[in-house]
Amino acid sequence: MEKQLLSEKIKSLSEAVGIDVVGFAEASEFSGYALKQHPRRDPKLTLPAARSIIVAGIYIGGVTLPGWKTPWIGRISRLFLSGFFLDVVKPLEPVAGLLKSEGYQAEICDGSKNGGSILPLKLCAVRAGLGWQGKHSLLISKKYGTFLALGGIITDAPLEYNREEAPNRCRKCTECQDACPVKALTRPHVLTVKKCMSYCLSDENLPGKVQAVMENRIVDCEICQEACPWNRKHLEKPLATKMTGTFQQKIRGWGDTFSLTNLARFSENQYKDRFGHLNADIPYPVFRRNVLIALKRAERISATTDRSNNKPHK
Ligand code: B12
Repeated sequence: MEKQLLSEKIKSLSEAVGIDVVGFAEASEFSGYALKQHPRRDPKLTLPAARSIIVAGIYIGGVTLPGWKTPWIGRISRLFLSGFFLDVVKPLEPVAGLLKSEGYQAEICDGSKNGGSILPLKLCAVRAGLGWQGKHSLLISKKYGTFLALGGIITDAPLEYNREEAPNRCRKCTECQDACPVKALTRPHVLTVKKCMSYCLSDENLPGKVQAVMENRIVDCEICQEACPWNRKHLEKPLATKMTGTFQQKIRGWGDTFSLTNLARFSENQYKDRFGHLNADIPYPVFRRNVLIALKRAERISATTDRSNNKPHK
């Protein structure tokens, strides 16, 4: 099929399955990519005949739990709740199917598979013209802020690549860097992974410094995203997209699952049953540890509130 026609077909199919933005980029190596030995740096290490990368973004700005700011609810990132923690995969299956039916190869970027994600998705998204990398290192889209879960396909199909990258609009803004309580963003655009609270919450070793500032967070931290001016309107009122309704329906179905007292009762099997489909690789003991720390904090807060409510009046 002709390049332009195939590109158009992919765009309309993506829209039909609820993908909010899609872009195309050339499948060449990413220069200056920090993971020097990682196969993710060059699409041709996954698919030697690779010509194009398809990058998809799904808006997750509205994926929050009711009461998520209150101490008794386990605070969890939009990315985790969306089910796209390890990349947008399912919505890309029909797109890969279309490419295969036209006789092309198509490899979906899927972090849950052995070997993990095969694409550096933020860099792919920048190359495909979806936005720019903020000082928090995340992709910022003018329309969706940082609230795009990203996914990608490597293919040998020729597509209409984006040729001009979006300008970086962060300019002098340092709000994300200033907001990070664990100082993981001291160098603009570069995340110090081992300091990042999202990383620490998924690691066996949770430093005391992080425990002191994690509040009710049990999976991931979104502090840098909450501080980003490009997200302000989404925090006030998330956009109503095709997928937003589906996410919210799923969240309603969870009821009080995420209350900390409930989560603290979860056995390992219940944890896997309930969250297995979210496709995250957080071990049960790590999850439970976070829940218990957050629960202790909630108990402390409520004991203090009770004491101050019971103060004798003068
Ligand atoms: C590994 C990983 C993590 C690890 C390590 C992150 C890392 N930076 O390496 C951990 C667990 C810490 C993590 C955390 C989070 N992650 Co993560 N993560 C990934 C994963 C699987 C790979 C990322 C990767 O390749 N990193 C490699 C390093 C080298 O990339 P980098 O840090 O961006 O480094 C670049 C910059 O430093 C840049 N750079 C250096 N200097 C300069 C200067 C300028 C001017 C510029 C512009 C750039 C620049 O160059 C480097 C590349 O060459 C991707 C999925 C995927 N397949 O891509 C998701 C992904 C990046 N994560 C994502 C998210 C949302 C998060 C969290 C916000 C989780 C949350 N709370 O919701 C936090 C991020 C906090 C933050 N500020 O970044 C999303 C990002 C979506 C978006 N809109 O950008 C992705 C794409 C997952 C997805 N499916 O959507 N993540």
